[in-house]
Amino acid sequence: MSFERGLHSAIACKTVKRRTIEFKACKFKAWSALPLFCLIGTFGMMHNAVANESLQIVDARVPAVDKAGGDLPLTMTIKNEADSADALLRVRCPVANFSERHIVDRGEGAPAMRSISNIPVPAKATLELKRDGYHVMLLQLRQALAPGESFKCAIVFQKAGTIETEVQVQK
Ligand SMILES: [Cu+2]
Repeated sequence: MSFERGLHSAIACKTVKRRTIEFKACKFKAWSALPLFCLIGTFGMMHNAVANESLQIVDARVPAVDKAGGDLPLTMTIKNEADSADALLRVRCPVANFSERHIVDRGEGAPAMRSISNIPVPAKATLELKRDGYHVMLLQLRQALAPGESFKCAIVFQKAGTIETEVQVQK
């Protein structure tokens, strides 16, 4: 465990402890159902922030498409601030039946997409997924997607776990 991670864990534990005490203090009051819900909500958000802070996804997007049934490239920027490499294993989006990880091969002929088991994410690096490099392919779209719309996808990493991200539909 790195010094930075250890420090974060220590902070997280301290906060949890304080919340537990607050929680116990609330328990004696019969009317405390509302604060209890608030605490559970706060703790849930805090937990997500702590778990995913070393790896972030920004600018996830797909091109617009006017009918269902086809395939669509999903691109995004992955910022990995962790000291160790990670890998993008799976993507789940409600708008598509399946998804694959793709790489673009450039051989003698025209560039061609090929399915791979995972997308490697180097340590301390920013990886840009794009149509002519590593990207995620959404297969068998369930619906048309108009520009300006958005939807949420779960991106599963080997070390960082599952990160939910908002995907924007572009022109
Ligand atoms: Cu592809």
